[in-house]
Amino acid sequence: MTSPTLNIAMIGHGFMGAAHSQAYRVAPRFFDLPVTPRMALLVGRRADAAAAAAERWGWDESGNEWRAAIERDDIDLIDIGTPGDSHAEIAIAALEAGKHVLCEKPLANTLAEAEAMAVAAERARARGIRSMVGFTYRRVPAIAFARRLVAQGALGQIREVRGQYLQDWLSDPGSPMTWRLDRASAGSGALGDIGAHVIDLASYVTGLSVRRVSGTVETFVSERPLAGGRGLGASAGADEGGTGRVTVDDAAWFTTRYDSGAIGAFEASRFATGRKNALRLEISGDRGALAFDFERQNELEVYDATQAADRQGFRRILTTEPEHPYAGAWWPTGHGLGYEHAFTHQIVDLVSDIAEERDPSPSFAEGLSVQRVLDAVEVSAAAESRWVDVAGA
Ligand code: SOE
Repeated sequence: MTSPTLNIAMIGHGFMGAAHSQAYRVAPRFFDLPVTPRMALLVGRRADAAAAAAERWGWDESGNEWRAAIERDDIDLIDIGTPGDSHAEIAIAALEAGKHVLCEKPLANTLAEAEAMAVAAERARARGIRSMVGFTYRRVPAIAFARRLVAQGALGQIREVRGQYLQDWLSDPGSPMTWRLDRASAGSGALGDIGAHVIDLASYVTGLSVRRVSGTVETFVSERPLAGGRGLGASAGADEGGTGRVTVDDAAWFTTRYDSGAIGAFEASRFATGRKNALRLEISGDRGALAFDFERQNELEVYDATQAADRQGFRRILTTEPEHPYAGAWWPTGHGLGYEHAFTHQIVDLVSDIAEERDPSPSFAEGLSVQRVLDAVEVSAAAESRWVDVAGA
């Protein structure tokens, strides 16, 4: 028997559009899903570019008007992969029109927008409409396994959380201006783009909520060439000449206090020379510790402090086995996964939750919690790093 279909319209076709497209394509091939996602419509600002992307990634149709996508009766889910300045408008309109929503992270550019989105999501939820924010790294097998270990008590009482998200793609002052460096488009810089991931992961793995923060932010290069570029540095207006002003942080460092009495230290930087995608988490408890680095994403380091002193030491667990979250659906033992797999797991969980009438996680409310931490870090940084309470905590 063939499963029913869930018709998807995706808004945006940049880096995240590619990652989400491959996830929709691959998910039903490796996982048994209660519903099959259909790549129905791809929307971009420019009709020609959207048509080319739809052809490349295998979408049935393309268009250049997101409102038209939301109005269509044959669309079930709106997937938002645009810069943050349009998340709130598109997500709220889609939820009000009765569409399920997957929205890229961070949830929004401002706290006010994130609050409005969480309210809209809660209202829609009462009508059976589901929503999720794309903190994709939760679905890396080692991270989901780390959460399981913490929930089983393997670390005991958690005392310290160390979180870093380090990249270096901006360390060259000649690398071009992009929307990610413009506050109006992106909301903030390293803080919201990658710091948001590690804030979310720390809470996801430990179950702790940040109560207070003290932060500092820095912009090392304030003018950049408007010069096209490739990859993350690509700017929309290629080869315009001249320079553009960077209006966001290049690096954000902050310390946290959790409701449980635990403390945390976080860094988000796109200037960490030599670190390409080092999303790292280290958690120390009174019974043990664990450490993860996305640059070695198929491993989790686990320390058991209850072992005999002469046997102690971090053990490296390869999280590629059928016993680990998600891993069994893929390759034979030890073969390992890559960046794109967590996007596939995100789609597997989202469409299953929709079909089986569960609330997906991370919800917009969870996205709002992260946004509150981001906001508090900026408030603290603007006030000489004074401690700031996180709203709602
Ligand atoms: C850019 O820094 C970026 O693409 C982020 O926007 C993504 O969320 C992260 O997965 C990789 O780095």
